[in-house]
Formats: sequence, structure tokens, C-alpha cells
Amino acid sequence: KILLFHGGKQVGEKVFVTNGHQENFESSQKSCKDAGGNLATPKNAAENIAVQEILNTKGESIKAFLGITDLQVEGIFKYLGEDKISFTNWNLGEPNNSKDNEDCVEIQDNGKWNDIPCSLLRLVICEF
Ligand code: GN1
Ligand code: CA
Ligand code: CA
Repeated sequence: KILLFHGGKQVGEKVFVTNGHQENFESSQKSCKDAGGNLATPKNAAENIAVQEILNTKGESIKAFLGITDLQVEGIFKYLGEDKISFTNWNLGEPNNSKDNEDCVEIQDNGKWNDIPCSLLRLVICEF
């Protein structure tokens, strides 16, 4: 509950919150785990909008990693807990695995998703 006073967004049982740092995928995942949460994983439109709203408080063209990858099987996006994804909000033409090197997923400040290299730095948004 205290997190709500630091810019967290509550949707049902979930709270999304950022640590304010930009980190690569692996580091983002670790930061969330270390805090007792997981990388933001919106599973419906309301959750996706909540994550978007956090980005929108941070200024222009800020993006964040989601807890979704196709690292296991190229082209099959899964939650970090292994299940195939149900809800999606891909940008037109995505995912495109550009340069054969895009296995992580960013959410952009318009709420749309794009696959990108896991090595890029993005705002850490966790869910609790
Ligand atoms: C970007 O810059 P370009 O066109 O190589 C983006 C891709 C998108 C593509 C959409 C690192 O690739 O993920 O699919 O635009 N790459 C990065 O046009 O953001
Ligand atoms: Ca890929
Ligand atoms: Ca892409």
C-alpha cells in the first residue's frame, strides 16, 4: 500500500511501480525479483493502461520491458513463468525479430508493444 504513495498504479490485485532506473532485460528482471515482485506483465487492457500511465508520468518516448520473451522458441512469446501469452498489444508489424535479434518486449508510451534486443536499457517497471 505504501507503494501507492510513490507513483504505483493499482489494478485489481496488482500494483505496478517503477524504480526510476533504466536497465537491460536481465537486470530489470533481477531488480523486480530482488524487491519481491516480477517484471510488469499486463494480462488485460486495464493492466496495460496502468503500465502506460506510469510511462506517461516519466516524459517523452520512455519505454519499459515486459515480463515476456521468445528466448526459448523464436516467435513463441511466453510469460517468464513459461505459459504462452494470452493478451497482446503489438504495434502494427510487430513482433518482427528485427536483425534476428529481438527476443524481449518493450511497451511504448502509447501502450503498444514492440520486440527489441534484450541488451537495451529500459525503465524498470515491476508488478507486485
Ligand atoms: C526499430 O530502427 P529499426 O528500423 O532497425 C526497432 C524494431 C522495430 C522497428 C519498426 C532497437 O528497428 O524493434 O521493429 O524499428 N528497433 C529498436 O520499424 O528499437
Ligand atoms: Ca525473437
Ligand atoms: Ca521489433
